[in-house]
Amino acid sequence: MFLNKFLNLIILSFCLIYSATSISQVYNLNQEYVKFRNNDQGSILLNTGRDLYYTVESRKVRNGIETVKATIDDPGMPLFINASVIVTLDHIKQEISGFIETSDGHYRINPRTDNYTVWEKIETPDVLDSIYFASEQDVPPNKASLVESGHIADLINVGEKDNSGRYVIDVLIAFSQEAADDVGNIQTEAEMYIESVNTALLNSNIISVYLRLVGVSVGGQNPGVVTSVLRDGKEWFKDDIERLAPDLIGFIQRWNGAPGSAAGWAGVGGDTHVIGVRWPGAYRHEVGHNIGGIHCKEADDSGYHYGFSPRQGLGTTQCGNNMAYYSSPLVIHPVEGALGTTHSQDMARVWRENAAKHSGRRIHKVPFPGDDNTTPILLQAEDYIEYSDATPGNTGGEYRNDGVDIEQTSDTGGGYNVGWTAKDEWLSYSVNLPATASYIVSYRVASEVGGGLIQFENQGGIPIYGTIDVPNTGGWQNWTTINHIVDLPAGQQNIALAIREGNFNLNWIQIDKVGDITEGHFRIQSQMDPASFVHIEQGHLGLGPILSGWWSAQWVFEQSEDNGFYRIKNRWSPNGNDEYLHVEYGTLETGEISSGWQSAQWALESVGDSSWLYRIRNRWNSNHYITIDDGEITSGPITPDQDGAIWTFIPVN
Ligand SMILES: [Ca+2]
Ligand SMILES: [Ca+2]
Ligand SMILES: [Ca+2]
Ligand SMILES: [Zn+2]
Repeated sequence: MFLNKFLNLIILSFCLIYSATSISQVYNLNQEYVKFRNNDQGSILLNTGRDLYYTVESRKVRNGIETVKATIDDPGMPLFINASVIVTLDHIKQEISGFIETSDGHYRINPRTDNYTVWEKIETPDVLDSIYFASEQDVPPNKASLVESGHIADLINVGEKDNSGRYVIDVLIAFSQEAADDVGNIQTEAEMYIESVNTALLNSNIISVYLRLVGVSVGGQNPGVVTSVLRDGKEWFKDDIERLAPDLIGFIQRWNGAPGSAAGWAGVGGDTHVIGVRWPGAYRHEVGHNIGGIHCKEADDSGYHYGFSPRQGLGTTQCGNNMAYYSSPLVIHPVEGALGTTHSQDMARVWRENAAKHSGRRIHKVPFPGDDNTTPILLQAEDYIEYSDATPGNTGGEYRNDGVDIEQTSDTGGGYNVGWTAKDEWLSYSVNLPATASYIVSYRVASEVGGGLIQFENQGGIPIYGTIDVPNTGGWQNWTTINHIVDLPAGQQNIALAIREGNFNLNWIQIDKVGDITEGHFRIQSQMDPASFVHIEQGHLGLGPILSGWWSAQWVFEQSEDNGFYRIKNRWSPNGNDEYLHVEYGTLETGEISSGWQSAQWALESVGDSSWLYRIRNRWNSNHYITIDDGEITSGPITPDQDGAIWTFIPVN
């Protein structure tokens, strides 16, 4: 006790002295996160003491991470027109990564902040320059790389394009555990690396190709930033490579000074690169090697695969790497003029010529935006792309080796299920939906205790599409399928299951577009009381809980001969006759009808923006709606806000 007080006193005194004499404002990661999330203009305090002003140019969200691109807005830095600030925001964890470049060098967010040096200068080891400019093993791009020894899939020369016609080079970023621990948030870090390349591509007018992050992973070993990683890493991350089919694989290591270390390594023309985790600036340089680039032009070299330096100390990505450009004679810098020469320094041409080849190294498994797609989409629970899990490690020990708990399943079809679910965990999945429409989302679940609650949402939690309770199924391997209907936007997106309450197992999720109301069978569920369904299980009209196999709780909507009205027929024929809903004798019932009865024709009035919520109004007695009154199903006049008159139509698979 005494000791603690003593230490507090020491620290407090130190801080007071420090803040009073040198720095007046305390910066921290959360403050930087809030600043970039909320403001398009601001300043960054560098650890050199300089305040750097920036203006946000663009914001976009990929894989749940918002990538913010800004330009430095500083009259004192005319050489860095278009110099970039890249920050990536994780809105789930409220964390940030950042990379900026100035005429004084590169800076990045320091996740180990001491609150005074949030933005720290990137200090690469001395070996960097000699490695970059002399020692790295460069070979002509038409020959096998000296440092590339892993298998590369047969090339698809037509390449792989998205629906905008641009080549897509898929990237896996694979961290060692040491590197992941060092960097803090691997999602924001990885997106920052990708953006550092894409920014340089756009700056250089290379618009026919871009990098896409298809996954991040943690594992393998940490021998350091050495060339053996380029080969061994493919073995460490073999399962991720198989699952995600990346065209390029970036290995991120923690620097340890091992013999042969550099800030980064890549085989020229190869499909792997490795960098030290503290140095995002090295990333675009190493990718440039993979694409086929060499370094600065030597006097007796030929070919156009070189970086370009307008003058000493200022160079494009493959030559000095302090300008966010790949060399190109077509790019005219406002201060420095052309950033390349036609016959020797044209990395933009290398990119354009090799984009098809590199995009086609592996056939993509993560769908492109706009990929043709048909539902239903079946997602194995264990094939999540990102997650948050309450317990360290994989409790079940099967299938994957991160935080999610996975075991073998004895459900039909076998495979694996996610288990040991707990409150506030989440799993996310990449889906590509064919249309903005209503979808029925089904979950294959088992629970011995019940009480689970799944929230289906866009990754990050905005918007929330719907929630569904998970019942007690009578055992941890007694499987049942539950479902609900949600409205989803078209296109490539990450959806997430937020586990609001746990204690259930999940085998798979299926997403299927809700068909036309006249196709198939539907359950009619009370929106006010979701446990209540319309049925005729006792041979007459009833309302209440049902079992999934009951035909008596399944209905067919038949278009009547007059447009706009439907007959509603039960799937079951308990008396050998068709059972239709009608009010022919004044009250709601089911039974045989005659074709002319308007009392058996119903208008389906959709409620709000939802395309599965309806009020059901009779044609003959047009002020009569089907509604719940005192727990019973009946028909009659309703008030506009009468919840008992709103019904959910749920298609039966
Ligand atoms: Ca590909
Ligand atoms: Ca766990
Ligand atoms: Ca499964
Ligand atoms: Zn290099």
